[in-house]
Amino acid sequence: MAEDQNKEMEFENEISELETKVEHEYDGAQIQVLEGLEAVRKRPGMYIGSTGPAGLHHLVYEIVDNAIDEALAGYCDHIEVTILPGDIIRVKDNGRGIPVDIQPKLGIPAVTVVLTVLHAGGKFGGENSGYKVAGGLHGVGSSVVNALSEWLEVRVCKGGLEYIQKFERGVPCYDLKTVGPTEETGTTVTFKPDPVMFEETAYDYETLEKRLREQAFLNAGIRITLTDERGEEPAGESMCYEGGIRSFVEHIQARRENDVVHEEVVFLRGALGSSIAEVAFQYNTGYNELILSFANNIHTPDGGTHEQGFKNAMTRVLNDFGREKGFLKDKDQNLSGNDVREGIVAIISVKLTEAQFEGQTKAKLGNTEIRGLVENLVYNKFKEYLEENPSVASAIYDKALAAARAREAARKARELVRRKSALESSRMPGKLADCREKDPSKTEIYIVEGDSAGGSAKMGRDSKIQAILPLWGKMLNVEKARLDRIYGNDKLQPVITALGCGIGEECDISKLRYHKIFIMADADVDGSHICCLLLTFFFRFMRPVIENGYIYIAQPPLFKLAKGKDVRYAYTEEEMPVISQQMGNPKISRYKGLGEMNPDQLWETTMNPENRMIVQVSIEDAEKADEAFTVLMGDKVGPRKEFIETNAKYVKNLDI
Ligand code: 1YM
Repeated sequence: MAEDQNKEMEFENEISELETKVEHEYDGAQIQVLEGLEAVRKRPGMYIGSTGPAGLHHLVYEIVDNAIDEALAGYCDHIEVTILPGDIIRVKDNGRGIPVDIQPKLGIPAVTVVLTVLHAGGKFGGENSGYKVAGGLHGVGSSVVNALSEWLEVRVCKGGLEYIQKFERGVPCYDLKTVGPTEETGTTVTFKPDPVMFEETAYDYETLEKRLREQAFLNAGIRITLTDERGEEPAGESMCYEGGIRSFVEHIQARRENDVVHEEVVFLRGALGSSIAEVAFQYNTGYNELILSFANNIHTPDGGTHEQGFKNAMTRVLNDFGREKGFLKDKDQNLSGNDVREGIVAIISVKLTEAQFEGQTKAKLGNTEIRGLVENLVYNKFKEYLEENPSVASAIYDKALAAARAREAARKARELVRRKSALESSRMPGKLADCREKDPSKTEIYIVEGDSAGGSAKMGRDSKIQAILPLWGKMLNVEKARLDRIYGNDKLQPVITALGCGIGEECDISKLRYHKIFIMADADVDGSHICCLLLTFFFRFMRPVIENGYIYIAQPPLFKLAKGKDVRYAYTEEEMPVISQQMGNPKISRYKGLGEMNPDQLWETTMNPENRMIVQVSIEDAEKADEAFTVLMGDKVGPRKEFIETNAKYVKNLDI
């Protein structure tokens, strides 16, 4: 809190200094400019979403977006992004160069306007928060990046001359000047994010790489290179995909454990007025669906009209065509949306002039006309495709019909379970030691690995609000299982019953019986495995439970330090020597497992809400989690090994 206030005061001082400068040195138009910068620095979140790592990386995307617009306009085919030592970013394109002629209204060069005048609104708020495609509005974000940079330098090569201008926190250090002659054309923007504005200013190579690769897929033919010059040896990558989103689908499939069901990626493209839609998809033998949708190259994780149009059309076309061609018999039920999307990897990319982004995080496309565009495109063109490619059609029907049969089997298994539990006097699993409180917002459940730890937990708990469910042994690997097998599984069944909210499409969070679900496992390889399996299960089949922040991982201590009556616990390797020094030569013992703790110790160190350490599990990026789970749990060794090599420090304890 105090730190925030300090930061705020620093801004106020800085801004009033700028204002004094303004009164003496600048005219009216410049005052407007500084007011704009002030607004950005006062409420950065309004313009870049956050001042955390996401906001920091967003600065790069804003600048790159301008270069991509130039490429889409047909003037640029290469964009170079470099991370320089000190986490300075340089973005260079070979386009026309931002215009340098004097803007009549403000009396300053256009490039200076682009970098200092705030566009009304801003992507994350305001009424005009729409984004326009190439030929529309450029330079929306450059001034925001400038305002949030300790310094920013722009170089423009244009008409045989090179120009340069430098800014500090958005304020020009000098007027635009010429450096000398040049044969090149293009724009280079170099900036250092202002450490006063961001919680952290270190760039993550993988994050930039993922986003830039995505842009290279979405804009076929544009070469984007990323170079990291921070280390001893420069690292980097050059990305260019003539195949566009088709290559995107292939790239994702190559990293998945499951084989493809048909060789060729289906690619469909259509237009309506000035809007364009492109869809690429391919089925694999797996059970998950992955649909990534984009509007104007912006990822829409919450979907929207384009995704809805795609889903509607897929269900409709596969049912209609299936009936026509006899893949579906008269006695067969219609295929459901989930049946036709099982094992699909799809990319949907639409470009439109006035994109409306909806929802809290502006992550959902709202334009209603786009639903019709995508739905008609996919219905008509995919039907044609199926006509022309009978072998692909039959492979897809095999897959969808198998999914439908599994769905039916799952329904039967579920009913069986329901009927069985209706007959039993208590519906709850025998191993569950339930709590007395019935209000879910006040209750907790500990899912505990092993019977002996379960026993300690039962004795040590606060039985008013804490329930205990012991599990034992290794569980089935959820990634490879379909819903019907999950229902029959004797390890997971008690979890499903105890939580009460159901799974899959039927998961109803309002029926959840506990709002804190703790996974409590040993801090060893087996414990990590159980933990990972349970998380996979929740991620796949009870995702709302994670999304609502109800899942936690209990953190038992790693060490016990005792000196006479003084007993303390260390929860991390790092903490141990510190505490040891404070205590002065205590007896140190390492806990090998939860089973070693008696009920009192378990309560005191791990379960007492007053002083326990807990970790909340969140899905910041559901796709990332999806990928990690798939890679870690799947069959293919290649991607898993690669994942572990790059993330070794996070998965130290994982059994692989
Ligand atoms: C490294 C970032 O910003 N490139 C870039 C920006 C512009 C142009 C070319 C450009 C656009 C137009 C005409 C036009 C911009 N120009 C403007 C504005 N790279 C980067 N490359 N000539 C050049 O849109 O007509 C804003 S961005 F407004 F000045 F035209």
